[in-house]
Amino acid sequence: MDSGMLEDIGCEEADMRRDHRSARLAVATAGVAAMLALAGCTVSSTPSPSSSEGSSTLATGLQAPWSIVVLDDGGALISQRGDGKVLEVTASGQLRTAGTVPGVVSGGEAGLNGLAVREIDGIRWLYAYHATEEDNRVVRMPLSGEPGSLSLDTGQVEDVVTGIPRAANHDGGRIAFGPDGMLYIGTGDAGQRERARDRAYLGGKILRVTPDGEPAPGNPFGTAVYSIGHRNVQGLAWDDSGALWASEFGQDTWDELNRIEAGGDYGWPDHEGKAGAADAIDPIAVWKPADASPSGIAMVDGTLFIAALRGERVWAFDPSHPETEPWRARFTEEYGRVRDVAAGPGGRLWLLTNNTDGRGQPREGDDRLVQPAFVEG
Ligand SMILES: [Ca+2]
Repeated sequence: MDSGMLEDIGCEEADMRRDHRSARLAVATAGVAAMLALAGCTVSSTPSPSSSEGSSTLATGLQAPWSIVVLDDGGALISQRGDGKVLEVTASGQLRTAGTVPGVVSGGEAGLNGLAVREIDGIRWLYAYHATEEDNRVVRMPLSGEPGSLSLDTGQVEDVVTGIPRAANHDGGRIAFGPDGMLYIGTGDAGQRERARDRAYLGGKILRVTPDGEPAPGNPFGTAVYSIGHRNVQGLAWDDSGALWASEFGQDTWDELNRIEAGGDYGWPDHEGKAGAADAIDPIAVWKPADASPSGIAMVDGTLFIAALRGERVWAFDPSHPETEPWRARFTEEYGRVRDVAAGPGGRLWLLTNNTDGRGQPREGDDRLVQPAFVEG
């Protein structure tokens, strides 16, 4: 469903169309599964006792998980927002604790949020975005050990960026290394909405820094700030052309997906959604918060996937034709709230549920890391 459709019709009609679409998707999915079964194909690439209809549950019992990092060997790291733990999921499906990020002070949407991993000069660093008593910050520490025994070296924590505003809500928290080797950080306005367009305030921004936290060369204002006028950035991903996309929670009218330009002003708090204003860049897509509340985003085999919390689905589209490609809803209400998505091994989508942080309704095994049934984009 394209965003224009949602803008032009009432919510009830949008719901009706969505239900119709879901029904067609379910039929299509069942058809594909039957076809694969007839052809003798293995529908799931990692069979497990909890595997069903081509989906595999890779980890269960997670507590308020927030971010997935897929590792080169097919394992993954997961952050837990409330207790600051970093969990390792091995390629063979073991779940264990790699360590606890020191100094995490959680509360509301703040706590341990985004993770990223980068090897620099022979040291493998875990980067983490987390809250302290007085700020949100990005730190890094060595990640040592072999798959199955990964360990955070919590005695060697280094600050990367400090002084990002912290509040009960609007804490941002996504971090990712771009194709240029720089670290990008999505922040929230931390309740000071009037400062989201203020270049001197680190809230309501996308930041771009070197791996050790200096303003990246070529940044538009000579500081760490890369783009301004965001409300609460939740997801960062690059498409195959190298363009940066970012998801953002709206106030109560429009959630946004933006294509980010260096120095761009995305309008908050003066504009929300597609305002057509001369002094701000419009989002490429908007959704009603009930249909989305978008968090993590990821490119998987040419498709951009967007995790949706309130929308309890994953949105998908082809970012090479953003104006004409239809938006497709995947897995609606199958897994509950979805916090993050990632490209798993073999070009498969992985998703992280978010039903245990007090806002969802936990199901058996929640929260979970899941490899859903394969879908074409
Ligand atoms: Ca905007």
